[in-house]
Amino acid sequence: MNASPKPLRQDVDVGSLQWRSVLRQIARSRALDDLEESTLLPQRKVLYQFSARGHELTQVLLGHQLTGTRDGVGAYYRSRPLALSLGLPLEEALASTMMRAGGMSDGRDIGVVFNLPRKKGACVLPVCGGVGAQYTPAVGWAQALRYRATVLGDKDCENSIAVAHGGDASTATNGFWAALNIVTTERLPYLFFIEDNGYGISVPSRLQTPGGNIAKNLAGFHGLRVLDGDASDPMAAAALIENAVMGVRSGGGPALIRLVVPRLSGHSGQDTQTYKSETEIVAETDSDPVEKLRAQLVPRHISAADWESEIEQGRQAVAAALAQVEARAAADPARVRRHMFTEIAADGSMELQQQGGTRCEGVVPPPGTEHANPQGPRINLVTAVRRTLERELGMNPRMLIFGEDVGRKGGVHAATLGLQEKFSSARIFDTSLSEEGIIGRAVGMAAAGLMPVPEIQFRKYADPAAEQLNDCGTMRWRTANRFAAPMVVRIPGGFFKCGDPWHSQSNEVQWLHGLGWRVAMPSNAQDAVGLLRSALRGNDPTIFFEHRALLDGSWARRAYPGDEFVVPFGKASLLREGTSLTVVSWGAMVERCEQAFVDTGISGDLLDLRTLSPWDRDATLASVRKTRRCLIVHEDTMTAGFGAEIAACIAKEAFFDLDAPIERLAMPDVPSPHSPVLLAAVLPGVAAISRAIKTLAEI
Ligand SMILES: Cc1ncc(C[n+]2csc(CCOP(=O)(O)OP(=O)(O)O)c2C)c(N)n1
Repeated sequence: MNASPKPLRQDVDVGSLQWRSVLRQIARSRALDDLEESTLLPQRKVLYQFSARGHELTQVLLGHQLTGTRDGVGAYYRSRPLALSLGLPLEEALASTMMRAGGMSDGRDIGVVFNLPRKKGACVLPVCGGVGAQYTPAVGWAQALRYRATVLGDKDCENSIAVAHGGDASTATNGFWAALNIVTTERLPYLFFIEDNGYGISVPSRLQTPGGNIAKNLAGFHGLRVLDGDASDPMAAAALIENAVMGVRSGGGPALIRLVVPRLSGHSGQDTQTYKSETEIVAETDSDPVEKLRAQLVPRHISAADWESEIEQGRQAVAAALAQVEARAAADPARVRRHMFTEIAADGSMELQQQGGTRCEGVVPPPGTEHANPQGPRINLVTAVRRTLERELGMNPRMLIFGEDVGRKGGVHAATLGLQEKFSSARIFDTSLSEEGIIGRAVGMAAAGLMPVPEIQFRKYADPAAEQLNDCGTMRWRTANRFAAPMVVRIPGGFFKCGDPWHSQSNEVQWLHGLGWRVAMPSNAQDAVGLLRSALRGNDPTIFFEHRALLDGSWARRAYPGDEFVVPFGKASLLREGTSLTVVSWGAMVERCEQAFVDTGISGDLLDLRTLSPWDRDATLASVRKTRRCLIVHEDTMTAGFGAEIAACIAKEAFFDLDAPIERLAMPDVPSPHSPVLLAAVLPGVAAISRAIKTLAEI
């Protein structure tokens, strides 16, 4: 059960609701907005204010319905009344908007961008600033509920549901449509809770959806129950919300409810609403759901004095919370770099997030060994990936693989061939063609305690999921380690026999700026096994880049190194040791560098970084200090490629150890070309690498 406030002793039951408890929560929310708008914003103690004035009634009514043990909520910046009704303490709400230490984000994120980790009771997934970003993670939560109930036998998940709360403009976003498509095709226990206040900042609803009413437009959508109502009739709205929630909870499939509400303040504290006419503002004020509620309850069910007393108690509760918050310290700059990744203490213990991933549900993966125990003939990299997935699936019933064509077909690269037959379509499944849906769903599944392993079919096709990838990477940091979404995203990419701007990009540097991601780019089958296993047993989101040229490349073939073999992230592999120079590379360029050393006969160190986040600075600097010359070779384009970062690091840390300028060899700043002739002209080849090695060694 959730932690919503207990009904009052002398509560007023109308229908199935205790209205005095509803009023109490509304009063608190409104008093909080009053305080921020009238005092804290002008005093600059709050820098961003998003008033929920006008939205309180419907949200509190929803909160009263979210009684499932593992209900999950995707919310947005105007969802604070909902969060308060689900148990967010007033003090925490205020401490966050006032950027105080501790609490929901430790001063890192906008106050209304909140989260509520919970193992029992409605859990609010970390809210994002991006409109529409809440929808697909809530889908993942719904799918995890089903998986946990039907496959893991988790009774708590049986009657629980996912709800995604958004405004009218959010129904125009990619996230909304991706979620709608998935929950209806999969018939998931999911409710879209749309509050239509007529505007997205200043843009009216009619420009967000034709005719301005998303409920009308979706009335015939297959597999979706649609309800439409208005907050200006509180009793009817309450009945409709109850109906919507109960329908989903009782197995009726997904639903969408739209409720018309007035936005009684500007979009945010800065918005003066000059785009609304005076008449419109008066009409909105007249339709205030709180006043409508008063008219229905007073004096028939509550006396005017009792009503005023509840409003006054709301103010007092907020004043008391303010006093507590004013006594709290400001967010501490000394902590701002913490919680980008899992932190491991000196004694080896992890400082786990409160929610998300399998470890904080008590799953302890086996330790693994860095000692390879090569078995059998050499296998190609794609077989190495498949075999590792198979082994880990066998050990971890919470691991799920999904993506386009990964099921019956076994993936367009054959990495998941046969896995669905072996582990069932509940665990290995095809998705609709929506990368936002694939990654967003993975975020929700991870938050719900599973280990999702989504596949993006080709490198460039990760772009539609950019928002979810970004929000996943920053989740641990922005919630100050309350939430994290560990997952392994497998992405094949890079050139093959030919190139092209879609399937063949490498562009790994994008993930290095996508903060919070660990990034692996193995050059051979043995490392692929060890890195993938590390990632699958890890506690951080990881991009696992499978290079297309290496999937069946003969150089990359190695014997399977054993079922417990792991390669730790951030540890380069020294493939050759020598004296004249250091060559640093990763992915498909490693093989070419190796060949260039053979062809030139020059003695040098060849470092295969294997992972770029983190990257092995120590090994790189130690080698360069020894050889005094460095060449960096990568497939990604030159400008701001990862080689620039390595070069800057060497220049700063080892400048006086260098006998020659640091050299880089990379693709020029053009997309990957299709014709093999053109590709060969731009991709660093063995001959070009050999020339660079010779030139540098001779300086
Ligand atoms: C992806 C994205 N685009 C633009 C914005 C800027 N923005 C913030 S709120 C908003 C309007 C959203 O309106 P709606 O979904 O109806 O919710 P409301 O604010 O009315 O409650 C916009 C455009 C954003 N936060 N995210």
